Amino acid sequence: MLDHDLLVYIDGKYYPKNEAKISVFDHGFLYGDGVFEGIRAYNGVVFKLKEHIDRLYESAHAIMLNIPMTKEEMINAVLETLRRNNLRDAYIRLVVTRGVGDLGLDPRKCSKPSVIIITVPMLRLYDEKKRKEGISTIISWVRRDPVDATSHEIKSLNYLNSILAKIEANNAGADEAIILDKNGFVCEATGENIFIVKDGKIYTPPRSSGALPGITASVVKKIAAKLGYEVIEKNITITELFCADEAFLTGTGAEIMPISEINKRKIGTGGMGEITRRIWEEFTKIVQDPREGVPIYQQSS
Ligand code: PXG
Repeated sequence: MLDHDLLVYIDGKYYPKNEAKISVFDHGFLYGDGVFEGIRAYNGVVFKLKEHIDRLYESAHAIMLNIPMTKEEMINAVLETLRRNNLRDAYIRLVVTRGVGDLGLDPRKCSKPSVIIITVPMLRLYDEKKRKEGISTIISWVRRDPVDATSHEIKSLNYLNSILAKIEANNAGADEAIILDKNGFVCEATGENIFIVKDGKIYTPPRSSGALPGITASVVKKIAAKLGYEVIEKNITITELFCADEAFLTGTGAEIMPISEINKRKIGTGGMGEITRRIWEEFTKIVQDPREGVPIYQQSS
């Protein structure tokens, strides 16, 4: 499949990539008013599709956006878009915008939300060799919005908070930025959750930090438990982060990515640590397991 032949789903119709357009009056464009999901398919199975759809509808519920489709219809639309594009391994971007309104921000002026499904053959966020070597990070000056503001607990189209942090990472020549919560504790990265390992135990910030409840993070917690590691949710200080034995990020895009340095402090041995490696190995098996997702084609091998 050639990239320019890719079909994009918009409100029940399929458009070639270059003709897939929405109105400039859509409040998703004008105000970042909408919700989204990033999902992956591995070997003909959409990994944790139901969990992503549940989270999408929860985000929409929280911003009082009525998605004009049932969850079942949404799942079928995702699968059909993948089928029309003949994809088995893919990155899926599902977007629901508030829809077309006027130039005021009042969402009551928007008559109907728009549903957009983009599927691409794959998304590589980092060079694969970083999986072994780890990525370099900085701590960003921009704080995660707290849970009583536009925190990433809601997966909305409002990502300026993360984009500002990413710009700081880019400016510093680092791969990624770590974002603190409003109290100065570690929260997450721009589009990934964060875990650290210390003395054989695994720690991750609590949801109250304003981090997105990540689907990859919940898979990692299950893997860790299966491997016999305790995962503790607690506030993590910058010093605890600097002094971790291992640190890694989790996300649909990044999967599991070790952190080699934070503000020039080397983390552990600098590459993928032992516990991270064990979790990564299990993760690569789980994403291939058809029971962990929804098959795209009837007879998915
Ligand atoms: N935190 C935030 C703020 C996110 O946006 C995650 C954590 C990880 O969640 P999942 O459920 O994917 O394990 C995300 C993920 C990207 C990208 O390019 C990632 C996300 C959104 C947009 C882009 O990596 N979301």
